[in-house]
Amino acid sequence: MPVVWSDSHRLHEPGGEVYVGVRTPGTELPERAERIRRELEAAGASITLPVEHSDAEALSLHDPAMVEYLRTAWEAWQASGLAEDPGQDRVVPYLFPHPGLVGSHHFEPATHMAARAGTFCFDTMTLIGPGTWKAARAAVDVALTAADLVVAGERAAYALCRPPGHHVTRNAFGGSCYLNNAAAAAALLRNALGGPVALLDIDAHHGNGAQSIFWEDGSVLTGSVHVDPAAGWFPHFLGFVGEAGAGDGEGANMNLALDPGASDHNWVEAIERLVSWATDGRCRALVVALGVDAAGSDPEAPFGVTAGGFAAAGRMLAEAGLPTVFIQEGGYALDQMGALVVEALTGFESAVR
Ligand code: Q9C
Ligand code: ZN
Repeated sequence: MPVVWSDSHRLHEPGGEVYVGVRTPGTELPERAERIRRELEAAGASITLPVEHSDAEALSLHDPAMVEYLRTAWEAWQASGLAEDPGQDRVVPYLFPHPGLVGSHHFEPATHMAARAGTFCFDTMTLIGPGTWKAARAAVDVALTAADLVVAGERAAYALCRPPGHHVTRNAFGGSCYLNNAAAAAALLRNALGGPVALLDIDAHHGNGAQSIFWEDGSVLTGSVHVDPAAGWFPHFLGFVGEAGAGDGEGANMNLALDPGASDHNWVEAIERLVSWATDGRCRALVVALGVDAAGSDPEAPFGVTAGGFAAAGRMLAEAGLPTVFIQEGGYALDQMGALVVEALTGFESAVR
C-alpha cells in the first residue's frame, strides 16, 4: 500500500515533556518516524509525499481559536520574554481554565502568555517549539493525502503522521498531539463516500479526541481499544466502557478497556469486536488510528502484545473488507516500533481478498 510521509515532521522537536512538574526527555521523538520509514522501505514500501490541502479541508473539525493559538504560540512565547525569564525554551502551560475555576459560562481570554498556554492545552507534557505548528499542519496533509488515495480507489493507504493526533478534541490538545489527523481523515472519507465510516483506534491509550469530536455525530462511528483508565493510565478521565455517544451519535462510540498485561489474544479479540461493530453499522470505509504502543516492549503502556499480535490485528482489520486508511499514532519502543508497523500493514495486505 502507499506510504505517505513528510520531512516536515522533523521540524517538531518537543524538547521533552513536563511530567509532575519535572522536565523529562519525553518519548515522542523525531527518531520514531525515521525508524518507521526505514523499516517500511526495507520491506519494499514506496514513499509518497503529501498534497497540500486547504485549511478549510484540514482544520474544520477544530475551534478556529485553538488553531490560531497553535499557529502563533511559539512566536508569542518568544515575544513574551518567558524564554529568558524564568528561562523556558518551550511553550509550557501554567494555569488552566478548569471548569471549577471558570464555571460553564464564557470566560475572558487571558492576555498573559503563560496563562494563554493553558487555554487550549489540557496537560503539561505537550510542549510547543519553533517547528511544532508546521509539523502538525503537515501531518494533517499526510493523513488527508492517504484518505484521498483510498477515495481514488486504493484498497488501503498508510499515513506516517508525526506528531500524532488522537488525543485532540475540537478545542483542546494534549497527550503529545496537536491536531487530530485521524479525525480529519475520517471526515474526508465520510464526506467523499456519503455514508457512515468508522474510526477504530488501536493505540494503547484511549482515542478521546475522536470520541469527543464525533460524540453527537452518527456518521462517524468511533471505537477504541485501550488500557483501562481506571487502572491508572492516560487519559485517566475518559475511555470508560459506558461512554457511548449522545444525540445523533447515541450508540456510535464503543470503548473496550483492557486490563494492564493484556495479551495478543485479549487485544486481537477486542479488535475483532470493533471490526464487526463497524461492519454491522454498514460503514463504507475504515480509518485505523494505528498506535503500536500496545507492544510488550513499549515504555508508555502496560500491554503484552507481540509482533504476531500486530500481524493478527492487521489481518482482522482486513476482514472488514473496507477501504482502509491507517494513521500513525503512538508507539515509543524505538528499536521495535518500525517492525511492528510493518507487521500490522503486511498482516493486513496478506488478508485482503
Ligand atoms: N511519560 C500517545 O500515545 N504518558 N500519547 C504520561 C509520563 C502519557 C500517549 C506518562 C502517554 C500519552 C499519542
Ligand atoms: Zn498511545
